[in-house]
Amino acid sequence: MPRYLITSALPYVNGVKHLGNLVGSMLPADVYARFLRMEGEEVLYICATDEHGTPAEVSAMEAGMDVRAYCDMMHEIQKDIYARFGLSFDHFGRSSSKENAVLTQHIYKKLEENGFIEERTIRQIYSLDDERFLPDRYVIGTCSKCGYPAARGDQCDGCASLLDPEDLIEPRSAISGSRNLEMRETKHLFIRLDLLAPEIEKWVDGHTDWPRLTVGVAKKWLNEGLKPRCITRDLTWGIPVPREGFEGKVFYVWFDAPIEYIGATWEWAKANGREDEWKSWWFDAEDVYYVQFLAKDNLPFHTVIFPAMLLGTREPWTMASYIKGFSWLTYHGGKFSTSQKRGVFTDRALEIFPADYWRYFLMAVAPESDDSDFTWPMFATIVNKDLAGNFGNFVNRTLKLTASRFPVAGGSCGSGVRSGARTDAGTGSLDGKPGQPVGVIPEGGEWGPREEQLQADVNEALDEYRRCLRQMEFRKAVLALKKLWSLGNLYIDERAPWNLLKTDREEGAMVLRACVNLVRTFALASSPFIPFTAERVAQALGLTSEEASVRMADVGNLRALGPGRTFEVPPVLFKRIEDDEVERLTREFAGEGA
Ligand code: B3M
Ligand code: ZN
Repeated sequence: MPRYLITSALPYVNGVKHLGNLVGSMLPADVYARFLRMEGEEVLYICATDEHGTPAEVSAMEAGMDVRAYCDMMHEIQKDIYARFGLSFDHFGRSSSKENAVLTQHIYKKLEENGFIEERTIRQIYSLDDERFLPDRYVIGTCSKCGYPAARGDQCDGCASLLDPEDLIEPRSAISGSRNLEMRETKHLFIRLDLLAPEIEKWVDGHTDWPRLTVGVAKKWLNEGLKPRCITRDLTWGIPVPREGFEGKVFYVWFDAPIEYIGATWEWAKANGREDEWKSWWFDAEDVYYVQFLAKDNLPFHTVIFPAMLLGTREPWTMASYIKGFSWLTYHGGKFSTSQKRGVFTDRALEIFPADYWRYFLMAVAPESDDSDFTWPMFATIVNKDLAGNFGNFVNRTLKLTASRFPVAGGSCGSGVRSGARTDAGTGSLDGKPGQPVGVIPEGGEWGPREEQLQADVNEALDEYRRCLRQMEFRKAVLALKKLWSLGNLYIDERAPWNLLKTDREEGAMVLRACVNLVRTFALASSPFIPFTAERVAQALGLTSEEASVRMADVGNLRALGPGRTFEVPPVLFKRIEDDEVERLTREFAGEGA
């Protein structure tokens, strides 16, 4: 039995991420991790903030903060948002950790020992007033191609040309504005990807089951021919390079970032008081099935460069077994833009709707094979139809009807709740407001052919759902889930227990019992996608923590909840989003350019 190691791309520390970032790595990884845990698998889900490099430096500078203090602050802000989205990391680490520094320097040394590191002297712009080398994007000037006055050393925003700092007229420092610049020679280290290319190709070719997107990117890079790649920078913020003559230089952020997958596992092990355990996941770990989740712009680093770094050590590091890449989520046909405040960012999203609305919607439209587009009307349609209409409606109508026909004797909230059942302490109701109806699962009646059929249909839908999730086909999994939910509405409409109760009370009771069991099945099955709602329903049904954490294989049993058990009717689980709200939100999030 394999153990599952799951990582999602490490979000840059600078700034709050948007919904596109979330759906392109962390959210699907979380759904997968939650699902596998329910399958009874051993899972370790790791993520971290990516904290080095110029983006962090620049953002700290703009915020007027010391870069480490800035990273401390931003790490906490991001961590808090992800917790509120229900992302169930086993550890959310930091690439600026000591552990990552040790590992990064170790991997570098092995690469050097094995002849995969080359020193080269290159020419770079040095700012005499800032007393430092300026990376390309720290140099600004007039574009020699179009005359745009504020072009950056790597790219012109006026004509979109890719530039070298030498192409700028009147170049100046983006830090101080100083024109006191000169070209200076500086030494840097390069990893010999050219030497490692045949091994990388063999490794990629060994994974015939990878998604087309993933293999396509890897092959494109390999076919274009790999060149030595610079892995050091003239910066102070980063992991020092342990080599003579390289004082004052650090590793390029993209060199240490993927190593933090390992570093964060070490941080996790340490935090749990079993420090050595990280190795069992990463070193000589033959039973580990390792899955990476990331957006397509990160694919080259994960299919080519990181594997090259690990292969070149000649040590038995765990390498990806499967790489799930995602295309882009666009916003009303254009890009999400941090600078223009266009689109929905993760912090704001949670102020407008609860996490499960976003989790479900984003996974339903996940850009798995092609780009997909976020629009507010589509968001409203999916929430209204699937969550409010299909799932929420079934749960509420079932529990309300049952509670009204089979109330708890004495009736008041909180009484009659089974001992051991989980309720909010003292109140017996979910939102703390006493007075929610409390019902009993009725006894009487026997399953007939329709119920046998229902059980068979539920089993089939669940099998399909599990198959899709095993294969990380998330959109198909959402379809299977919707199919499962609609079995409930079909059944209750067909059997019309409100009528049956008048003509054949026993039969009506049996149908309601089946329906309450469907509520249980739906909530538990859906929990990888909508964990907060699943938990609310589990509480309303009075499930013990043991009952609420059953394996996926036991979720479908429609006789799990027997007669006599009591439950509460939860408040409406998903509110419909009306047209005027859609219009208001569309206007509000159109961005500054609109
Ligand atoms: N921080 C880029 C990104 O957030 C980068 C990923 C690193 S994964 C090791 O898209
Ligand atoms: Zn230009």
